[in-house]
Amino acid sequence: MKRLLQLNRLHGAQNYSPLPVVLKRGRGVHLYDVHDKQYYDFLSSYSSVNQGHCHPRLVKAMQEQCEKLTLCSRAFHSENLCNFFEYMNKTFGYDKCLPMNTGVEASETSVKLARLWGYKAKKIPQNKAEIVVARQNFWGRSIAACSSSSDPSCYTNFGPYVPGFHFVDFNNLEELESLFQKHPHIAAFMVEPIQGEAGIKIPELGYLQRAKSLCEKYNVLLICDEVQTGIGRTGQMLASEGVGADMVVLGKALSGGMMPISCVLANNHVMDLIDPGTHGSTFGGNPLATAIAPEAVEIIRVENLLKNARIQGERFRKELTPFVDSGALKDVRGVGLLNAIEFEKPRDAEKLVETCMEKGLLTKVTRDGTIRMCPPLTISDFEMEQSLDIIKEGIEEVSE
Ligand code: IF1
Repeated sequence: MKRLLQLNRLHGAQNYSPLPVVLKRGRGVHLYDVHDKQYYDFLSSYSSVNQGHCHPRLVKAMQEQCEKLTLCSRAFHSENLCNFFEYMNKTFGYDKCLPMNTGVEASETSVKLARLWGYKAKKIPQNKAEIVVARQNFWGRSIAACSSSSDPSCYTNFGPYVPGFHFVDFNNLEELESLFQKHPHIAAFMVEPIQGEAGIKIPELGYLQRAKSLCEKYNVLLICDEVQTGIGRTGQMLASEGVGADMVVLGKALSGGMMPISCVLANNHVMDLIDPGTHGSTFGGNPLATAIAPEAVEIIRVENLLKNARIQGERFRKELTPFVDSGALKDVRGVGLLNAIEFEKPRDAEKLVETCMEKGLLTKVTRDGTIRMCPPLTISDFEMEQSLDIIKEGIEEVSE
């Protein structure tokens, strides 16, 4: 392990500061390090392995497709991509799907589509279209994503910035409406249904629905970034179900943690504005990723993971709430299996992460004193019981 860490230090760009654990394999809710020590995965690669690590159905789909066709470019049609389009339409109910690879690429795509709609449909003067984002948003590491971040650690030293972004407080509809009233060239409001990186911030009930109503009133598109909340994480297939967002951005768990795939879902009044040759990606919609993605979503359905996410998430929050009552924790919050616990002191959060790692559970501090607690949606009663035992012991030790 020492040698591996040296290689990382010597030859790897230091754009992360990982925990001192070197992983070698994963299966279900478990990860194993190079000494074969078992850990519960309470990060799920930031909600990318909702189906559990190396799910047999996904491994089979990948192995079979690998021997047939993995990439053919979009210069030609592929059977898998056509079937993927039909599957996504039937599953999520949007007219069309534009496939990309990573979350940031799909989010960038939604910004391009919003600007395109702004010029072609809303008749905003050329190069004047604006996008509203929520403070403490996170939608990736591209220059536009950094330009629309309110977090200095995300944008410092990466200017000059992409213009045309306005900021509002998350969960503040008055500020949103006031922006819409002042700025006639707003094309879209892009927002996460629950802010992940911000520390699992949950808005008031009805926030998204009321944001959608404001968007309709002021002729603005609503983009829901469900890269992290989508594909069952909150106990619903989409956290924005029933809201009728004009665009939904998916990524992460759409891949089942296997082959990166992301996409934008939209209805024809938006998606039919894009012309051939104005957007794309070498690997976007490739036959391998589009063979796996429908299987990744089907697993959520056939294994009843939406119900399991709700049941296990409620149990997690219920069993840790006494620590809030006792003052050991500042908060326990979440929806489905997108949960977090928060300490008053950031140092205590770091100590709990270290203690849990020693006891066989891996997770990471997301912001200040907040720790993300997001196991795969497949977690069983017994696995949740064992995980809670580790977390409770850790909290007691940290609070001593
Ligand atoms: C890292 C954070 C989480 C996302 C939402 C788009 C993207 C993300 C809501 C872009 C990506 C990842 C990035 C990853 C860690 C993780 C993360 F801590 F960075 F902020 F989850 F909260 N929209 N989030 O959460 O998707 O391009 O990465 O596929 O940068 O280490 P991507």
